Amino acid sequence: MSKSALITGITGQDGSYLSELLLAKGYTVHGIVRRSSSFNTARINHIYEDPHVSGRRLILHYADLTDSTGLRRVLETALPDEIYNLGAQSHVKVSFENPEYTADSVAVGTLRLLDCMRDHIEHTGREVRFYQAGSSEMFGAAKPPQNELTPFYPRSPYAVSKVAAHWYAVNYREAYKLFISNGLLFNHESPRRGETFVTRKITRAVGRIKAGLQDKLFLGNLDARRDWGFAGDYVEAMWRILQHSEPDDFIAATGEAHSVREFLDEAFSHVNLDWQEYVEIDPLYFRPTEVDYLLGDPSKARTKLGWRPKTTFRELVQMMVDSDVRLAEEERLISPKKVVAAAR
Ligand code: NAP
Ligand code: F7E
Repeated sequence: MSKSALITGITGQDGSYLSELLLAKGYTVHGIVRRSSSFNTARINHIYEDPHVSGRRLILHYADLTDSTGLRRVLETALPDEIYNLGAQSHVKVSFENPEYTADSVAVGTLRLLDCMRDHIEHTGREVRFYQAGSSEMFGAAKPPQNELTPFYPRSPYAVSKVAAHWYAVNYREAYKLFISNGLLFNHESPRRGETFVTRKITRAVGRIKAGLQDKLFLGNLDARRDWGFAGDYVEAMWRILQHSEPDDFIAATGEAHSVREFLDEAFSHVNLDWQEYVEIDPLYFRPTEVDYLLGDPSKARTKLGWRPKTTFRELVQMMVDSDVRLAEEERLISPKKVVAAAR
């Protein structure tokens, strides 16, 4: 019998790569999609299967992490062997503006899902494994490099909520002897990255500037340093974490950090442009409390899971720029007018 997985956040960047990985491994994949007035499935349209087709292996369910009745119903219908909890209001800056919703979806949402799983296991006797999408943001102001033993020092409502979710997961693992693991993933990016995160905002701008659709790029703090990897490599780490012999917590990172400024250098120079001619600093993008320097130590994942990232920083930036140059060229052909960049 092939395995079945349930993914919250399947319409997000990681959810789409993880779905591809699990489908390729023969899994049946159930995904939770939240209701929206416009389509929010662009990242998974290429693997979407019509509900009228029999034997399909990608099945979508409407539910929301803020609604436990729906979560419970999906769990009872999908009967997953593995749950990947990737759903979240995942934008750090937005979490300062919507702190309560961020806590509800990220912290309490995780608690809701854990509690549904606990009841489900108790009633059915099934074995279910749970992956919790933790974040390097939980380390926040802690001195780099950060490893699994580094104490958390969260610097945003998002990060505080992820810390709460992490400890809910640890507590449910210890209290009810459940297979629950936390991935502590450092920033990972791709051509599917949301357009308001700094890497994609930069590569989108490079494409548009090159196509003559944009003149300026407004950014915040260029000195922040991040350990940036490729999302396609990181979903492999999530899967390996759940295949491990016992539940545990693991960092996934490259072990190399770069500043936003270095990302700009790499991205603009790839198309022979000088970013200093286009970038302006706008305090709108500063955060009330910033995370200056994240650098992960992935030794434990390497030793215990045999996981290591395959994509280098340069390959990642060039992959994103190339993709966004193509996208902007398509945009130019459809609508050759300059686009006014929305405040992000
Ligand atoms: P993302 O692209 O922002 O995707 C987030 C997903 O969560 C989307 O599918 C979104 O649905 C869904 N979602 C939001 N609110 C929800 C709710 N109330 N109920 C159900 N689903 C909801 O994030 P990502 O980059 O793929 O990251 C995946 C997870 O890893 C997130 O938990 C994130 O916090 C965490 N993480 C990310 C990184 C990173 O660098 N990417 C690093 C560490 C941890 P819509 O599509 O409808 O918006
Ligand atoms: O910011 C600086 C900003 O929004 C990176 C999420 O996936 O990774 C992500 O969180 C840095 C920060 O990512 C702009 O101040 C400068 O220092 O791309 P970001 P993030 O905050 O690191 C972690 C691991 C997650 O878990 C989160 O879910 O870039 N920065 N200028 C800017 N950032 C943005 N967004 N926009 C700017 O204009």
